[in-house]
Amino acid sequence: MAEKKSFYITTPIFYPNGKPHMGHAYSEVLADCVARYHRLIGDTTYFLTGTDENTAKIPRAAEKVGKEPKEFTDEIVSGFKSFFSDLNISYDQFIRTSDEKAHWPGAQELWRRLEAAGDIYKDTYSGLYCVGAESFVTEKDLVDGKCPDHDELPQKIEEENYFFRLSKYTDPIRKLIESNELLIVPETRKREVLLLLDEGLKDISFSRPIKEVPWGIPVPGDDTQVMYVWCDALTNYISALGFGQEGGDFNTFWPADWHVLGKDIVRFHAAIWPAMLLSAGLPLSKQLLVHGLILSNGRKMSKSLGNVLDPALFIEKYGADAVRYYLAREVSPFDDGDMTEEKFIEAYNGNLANGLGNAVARIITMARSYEVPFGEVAFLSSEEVLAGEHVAPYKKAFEAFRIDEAADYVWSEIACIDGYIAEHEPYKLAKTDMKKTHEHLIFLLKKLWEIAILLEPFLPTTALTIQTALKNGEQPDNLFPRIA
Ligand code: ME8
Repeated sequence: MAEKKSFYITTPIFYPNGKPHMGHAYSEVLADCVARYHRLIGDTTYFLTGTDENTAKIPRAAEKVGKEPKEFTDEIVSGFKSFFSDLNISYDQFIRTSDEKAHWPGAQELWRRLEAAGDIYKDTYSGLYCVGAESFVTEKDLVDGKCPDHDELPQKIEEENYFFRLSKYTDPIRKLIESNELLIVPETRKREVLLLLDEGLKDISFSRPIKEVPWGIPVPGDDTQVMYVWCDALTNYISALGFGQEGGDFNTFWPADWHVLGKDIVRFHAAIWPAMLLSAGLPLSKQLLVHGLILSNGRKMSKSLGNVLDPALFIEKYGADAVRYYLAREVSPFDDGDMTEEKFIEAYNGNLANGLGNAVARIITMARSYEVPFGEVAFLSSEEVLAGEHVAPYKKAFEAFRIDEAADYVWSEIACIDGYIAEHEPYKLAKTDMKKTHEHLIFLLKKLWEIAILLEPFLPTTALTIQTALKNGEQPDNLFPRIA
């Protein structure tokens, strides 16, 4: 078995300017499957998620509904938290960048380090800014004068700001990425970042005047300025571990093993973040795992197209494990994935109601009716299951962020069970040879147990229900009733 180690995994921190949607559920489910897998193999795991609150989007969204920003974000954030809990997300910490105790000391300490390295200077920024992207943009980024990703007109601004000497880090970052010391997965995203680096990184405005953005973290030593939201947001990955404060888990968990993120925010994580860490003399994160986007009917989900899927409604109708199943297995992590209710129901009926649900019901029914002594069946420990040689493809898939393929492995084991039953027909054999029938059923119960262990990262509730049923020799309630 691989040596046990510590494993630190993060998701992006989301803008709480609206309620959580399927895209947020996607990042969370992928990261949660990975975190649960690492706990299963015995790693000391830390899983971080949270919200990115020092953004101009907040006062804008709050004003629309006639609320104060603080009241507005508190409500949205509590909605995010209860949604993540309904989805069974096993995060260890939920960080809010508005949290002056948990986050601000780390963000300000990092700023001081960049300054001490000579990488912060004052200059005038004159140009365009897209609040939707929270990004400085140039004319060539625009389509019909608008930011294409956010469909909004950028603001023209001219202001004196602090700048970060990002240009200085183009070559060091390129070397780290080329050598995979900073590994970007998948390869296509790595190539995309290298092309960006070929153009050379430009210094970037790293603060905004407080009179323009009254909602943010004060720049150390100059309270007329607040930090640029991405500078503050990226720091969450270390402030959450207590960087800049006494105590904390920084030394145990930093550098991060995996930052999970969507392809829309790669350049912030592959250029600005490593440059900040290099400037501050901190170890670099090890890997960026970049997933695709969830589409609906082949198009980006958007309210105006009317194809937005509300994940909370899906959980209510079909259960958290079914939603987790779809996102983990039916969507390939590196491509954009389509999700419609029709596809969801098809996958549910085929692989959860049939497939898994059916296999569990059949085996336990037979074992009970032929009085197999459940209490005498020696089930393996998780450690023993994971040490099995044939489980290698499952582990390999997880190590490569192919959550879908790790799940494929489990479903191929379910298919093996069906094949075994068809071949040995224990229900016929029971008429002539009960001893042999018991042997077959004990084999099947053990196989099912193994499947229930391997299912833990994907379907934590179902996995536990099956394990309990096997230990107690009970028939569980119908796990996944067919959807008509
Ligand atoms: O960018 N499909 O926050 P954000 C899949 N605060 N994933 C999606 C998605 C979709 N349709 N839509 C969003 C920000 N996501 C910053 C991040 S990190 C230091 C700061 C997921 O609320 C995906 O992970 O716009 C994407 O990268 C992230 O949400 C963007 O969330």
